[in-house]
Amino acid sequence: MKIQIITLFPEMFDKVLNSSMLWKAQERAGVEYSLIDLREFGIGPRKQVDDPPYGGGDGMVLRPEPAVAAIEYAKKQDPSAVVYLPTPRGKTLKQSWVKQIAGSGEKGIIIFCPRYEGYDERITKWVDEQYSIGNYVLTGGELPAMILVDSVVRLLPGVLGGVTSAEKESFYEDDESIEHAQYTRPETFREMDVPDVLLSGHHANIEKWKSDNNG
Ligand code: 6GU
Repeated sequence: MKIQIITLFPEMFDKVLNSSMLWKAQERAGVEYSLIDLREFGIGPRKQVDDPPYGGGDGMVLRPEPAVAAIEYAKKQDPSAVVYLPTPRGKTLKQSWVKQIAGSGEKGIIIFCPRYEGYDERITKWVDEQYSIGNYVLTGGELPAMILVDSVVRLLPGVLGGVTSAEKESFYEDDESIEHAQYTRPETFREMDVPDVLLSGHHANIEKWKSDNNG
């Protein structure tokens, strides 16, 4: 799966994509990340990407020309890719949607990360899906892009080792709690004990405890 991210701040992704499972996913699941610097598509010698909004108002708005040029560039690398726009006005990203994206297999992803006060609405003609990650406002689309990538990539076959928690979780949907409380060593920590049942070796009781203690 090819994952292309268009952003004015590609460096924000370095640590996230180069750590842990998202990093390993490249080898384990054939994930291929590509960061596209929106600035390179800017206008004129100053590589301008924004302008004040028509009709007045605070801040700056991303111009459509650099945005669409960058999306078209990404599309050329992967013509069947789906273009995502993180925006607080989008449809809320839920596990069911994440699963559907991961399940669509080889279909690539392009994420266009807006900045400033917003983007020229006309770019949405080049966007397939608009998503929000919740009811609060962020300064840009980079964190929501990382969240989409993380939630999708961990579901790709081979990313988490063995028969994994991801597969078990695949039974769960959206608003259900997905994990029970967990414990590891030591058995007693600052006078708090691990629940006896987990040390009992009694499988049926353990499973019952887990299902009774998922959030
Ligand atoms: Cl996708 N973008 C921004 N800027 N803020 C958000 C969001 C997205 N989702 C929730 N808040």
